[in-house]
Amino acid sequence: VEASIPEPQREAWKKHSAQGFTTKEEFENETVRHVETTLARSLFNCDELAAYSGASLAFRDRLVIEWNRTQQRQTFADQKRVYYLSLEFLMGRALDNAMLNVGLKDVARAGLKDLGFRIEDVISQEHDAALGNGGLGRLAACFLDSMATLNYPAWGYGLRYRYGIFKQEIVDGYQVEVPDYWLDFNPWEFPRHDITVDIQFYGHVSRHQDEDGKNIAVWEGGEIVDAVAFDVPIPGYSTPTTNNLRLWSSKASKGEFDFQKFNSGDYEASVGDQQRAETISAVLYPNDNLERGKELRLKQQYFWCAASLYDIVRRFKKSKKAWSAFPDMVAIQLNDTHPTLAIVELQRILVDLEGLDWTEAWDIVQKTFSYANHTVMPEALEKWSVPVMQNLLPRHLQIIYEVNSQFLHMVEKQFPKDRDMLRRVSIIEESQPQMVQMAYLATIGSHKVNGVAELHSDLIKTTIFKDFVKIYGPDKFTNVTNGITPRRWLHQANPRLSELIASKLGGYEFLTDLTKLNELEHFLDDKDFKKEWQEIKYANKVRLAQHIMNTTGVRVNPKALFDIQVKRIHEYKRQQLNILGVIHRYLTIKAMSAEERKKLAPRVSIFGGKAAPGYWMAKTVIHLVCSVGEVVNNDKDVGDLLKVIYIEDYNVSKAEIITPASDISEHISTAGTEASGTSNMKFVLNGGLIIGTCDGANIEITREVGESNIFLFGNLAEDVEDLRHAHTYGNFKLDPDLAKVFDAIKGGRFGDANRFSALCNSIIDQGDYYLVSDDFNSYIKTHALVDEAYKDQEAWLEKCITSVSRMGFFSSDRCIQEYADMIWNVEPLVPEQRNGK
Ligand code: 7GP
Repeated sequence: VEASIPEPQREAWKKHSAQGFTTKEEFENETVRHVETTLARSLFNCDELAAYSGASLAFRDRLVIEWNRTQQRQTFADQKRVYYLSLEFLMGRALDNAMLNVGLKDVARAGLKDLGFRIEDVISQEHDAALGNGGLGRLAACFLDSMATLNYPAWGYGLRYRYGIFKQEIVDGYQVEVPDYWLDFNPWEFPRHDITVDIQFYGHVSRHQDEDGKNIAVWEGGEIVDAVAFDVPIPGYSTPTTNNLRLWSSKASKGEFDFQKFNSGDYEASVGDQQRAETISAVLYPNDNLERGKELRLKQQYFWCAASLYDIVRRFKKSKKAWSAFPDMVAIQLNDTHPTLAIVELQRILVDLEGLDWTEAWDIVQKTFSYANHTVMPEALEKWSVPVMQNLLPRHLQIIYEVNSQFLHMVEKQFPKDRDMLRRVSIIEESQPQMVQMAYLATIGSHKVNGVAELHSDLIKTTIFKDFVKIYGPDKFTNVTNGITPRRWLHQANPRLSELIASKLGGYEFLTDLTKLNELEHFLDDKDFKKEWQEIKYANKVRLAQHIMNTTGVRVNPKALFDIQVKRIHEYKRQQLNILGVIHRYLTIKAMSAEERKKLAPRVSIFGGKAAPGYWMAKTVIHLVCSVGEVVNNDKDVGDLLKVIYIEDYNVSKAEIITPASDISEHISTAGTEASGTSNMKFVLNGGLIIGTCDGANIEITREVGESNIFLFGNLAEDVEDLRHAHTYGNFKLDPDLAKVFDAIKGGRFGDANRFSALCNSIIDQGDYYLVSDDFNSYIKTHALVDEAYKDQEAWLEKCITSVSRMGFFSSDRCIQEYADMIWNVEPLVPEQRNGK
């Protein structure tokens, strides 16, 4: 039923249409109104949290107006849209971002001051939206920002988890996980109870004849769960375009709620059904680069894919276009394999529900989807057990079998005598039980597959997708190097640096064209500029030192070299290499004369990041860092020369404090394991240097900033296999410096050595899979080079400024542009500018 207002009444609507504030007076007016009426508080009862709420609601009103207009504009424009399907969106805080993107932060600052608040205190009241684990989820958030900023008609689709990534507490040097219930007050989401989709699970498939005598599959029985839409406005920077992120929440279906049980007095059982349905979107799986194959996770995936596709298809059907036009109106991007079932679901909709023939439908599907791979780690590749899928999604499994059989048929024609090829590329792995290989299904169902940095995109072509390159040819596989949004990761996190850059470049254009940073190289001789740059870095370090003091009680010297590694804890990311290096440094300092010590630059080694709750080795690494900190930080003999800090609960809002405060950051994964990395980009963009391996985007960062502005070390990806092979065949000699470090640990220098034995042994006598020992010497030597370089502050500063000036390539705007042109084939929809935006 059409719900639009009849023509004669529209004048009244237009007259009263909401405007949103622009001036300070209006902002105060709106904020106070929300505090008093929406929140039912008063000036006698308005704390910082209430001020945050009021200010957020005032900004939200503004966003909603542009958001509605954007959606209308996109509907009328009748052009292709992008749908970005991601199981994770690591958004962080929204208020600061909204203020900056609509260009009204100064207005808000002044207004809040009038009302008795400091804007920083108000901003820091907000709970992070932490619907993601790490790189993959944060990339999705940066992409949303860029898609809106570049005016692409784009929607994000995800799950509205009740619990985001857990909060990490460090108790007695161990990680403790605390649930992250974040929805108490969330002004940034709009429940759309009118947009509810029935999602079916379980049941069975039967065959029927339709009117034309065509044999059709009917999926019957099982249970129904409701998907309810919650919408989050995504404002672009310096444009009225405000896109939509739609998150699905699960709820017992009204039809399903068992009134029989309810009325017969079995109240508990009927509420139980309710709760079981709500479990689907209850919690984010807290694994990064690891898949555990749990049925509930598969349920999450189907629930979200089916709801999103229903929505997308419904929108398309309103246009009354022929199905063949679907790929001209819809591009669906899969963020890794988690949404692969969307491929199968679209095929099911087209064939079973819309009556298209198989080939025609499959052609539409392939043209619609594209798939980005984010890891080569074998333990992260998704495989679902056939029996589990048979039970949960019987019709989808049939479709997968059919897709596979047609695909294998095609391969057989192309490679007639190659039986082994057929076995290797089959979507169904012939194991016990059989498994569905999602990366293969995603590849076969998409028109493009991309990796996220050059090395990674090359690697997937020679490893997991090697056969598929032979089958489809190389053009199906491409690279789109990751990027980050300079709005959040420069302008918001480092406002003073952003302002300084703007003052030199004559405005903030670099925030929408990051290559403009290039012009900074003209100021390398500008003394005042350089002095101010240095002062800003120092102020950022003071701010972090303050945070460290408040949260750990350890005083660190902001003049020391801040050496930071913050990211998920994983053996491949090698925090163990870092902490073993720190121990080596500690032992070296202890053995130094007073004279030698004077020459050494004081260091603060800062770690942060969460370990997956079931990942014992990662938890041991955290414990080792904390134990070393306990000893080193209390060793008066060492004093400021070395401090070791573990920052609790690393998340997006902490990253905004940490990133601008680094002198050097560590991106030291075993070569060939880190697909791209994105924090490396954030650190360099904020005027810090990198110590890193030749891995992921480090390689392209080196190409851009120049080899003399980065500290590279370690073995190359091409040598990793041989080294591992050598280890396995007894050809392993522990690095002598590393041996001394292990002696200190085993000698109980950092507490009970038993606690660290599994960690030590994984390197000493279990093959050292991540090549810690092989890279140790090179790592230590390179850190010595860092020490040397840091002594020459002038030269260091020059490296930093030069590096920043060459970071233009790593904007997520460039990245989205590439996706749009090479993969999605969509055009921006540029709005008229309004309200000075
Ligand atoms: C990550 C990669 O580890 C990281 O190198 C990359 O920068 C990021 O994706 C964005 O592309 N992958 C994950 O977070 C992950 O869980 C498994 O991948 C699906």
